[in-house]
Amino acid sequence: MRLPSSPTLTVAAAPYPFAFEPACTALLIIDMQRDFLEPGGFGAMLGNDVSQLRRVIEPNRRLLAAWRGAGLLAIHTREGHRPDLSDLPLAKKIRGGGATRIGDPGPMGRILVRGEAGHDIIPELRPAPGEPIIDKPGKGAFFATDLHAILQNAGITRLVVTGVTTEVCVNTTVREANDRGYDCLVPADCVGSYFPEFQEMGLAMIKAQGGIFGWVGDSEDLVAALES
Ligand code: C5J
Repeated sequence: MRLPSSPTLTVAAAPYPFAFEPACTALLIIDMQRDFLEPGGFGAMLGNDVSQLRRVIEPNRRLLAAWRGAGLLAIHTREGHRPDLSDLPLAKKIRGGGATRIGDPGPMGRILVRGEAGHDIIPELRPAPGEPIIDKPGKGAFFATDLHAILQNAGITRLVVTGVTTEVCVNTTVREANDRGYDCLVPADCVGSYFPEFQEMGLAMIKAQGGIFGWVGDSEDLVAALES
């Protein structure tokens, strides 16, 4: 494991600038899956307007390209369940009481089930060979996954967390990461919510009280810093 040394890059962020050593920082892209971002997926079937999320695709694509260009670790997550649904808690299955549930057939295959088309990461952000993909059954990326072990073994101490949705899986993951000792920066333009008010409050909660869970910044500053 690499030991953290002095930070070498600093980007503007709230509540104060975020300093990081690139080699000890991973980009963690949360659940940019067809089921959340494309018409006919889980998100749309819950009645959500997926266009609210699609605006984050291009900033994520640019940040991922810069991250890869700098030779840094990028990790992708996918929310979903085993085909036999043995890892799906009953509480999660029946939550909401809607007609369509996880595991039911949809236009992109069975909803939120591993191996189905809808469970895949959108083509714009397809993982490159060698980039870890974390399949998670919950909202947080650390719950019931080997993410922490992968980060520890790679000497990672800081995370740039992007993806969807801001108030659910991104927020849950940032809180989990914070409790495990990681400093997290969330670029506001790279995270999305179906609900504008949740986008605003989801980010406000992260950076409140002196950065109680982490920092909020912008991907353009990160890309500029990486390319400088
Ligand atoms: C949700 C997620 N919203 N990736 N999942 O159910 O945020």
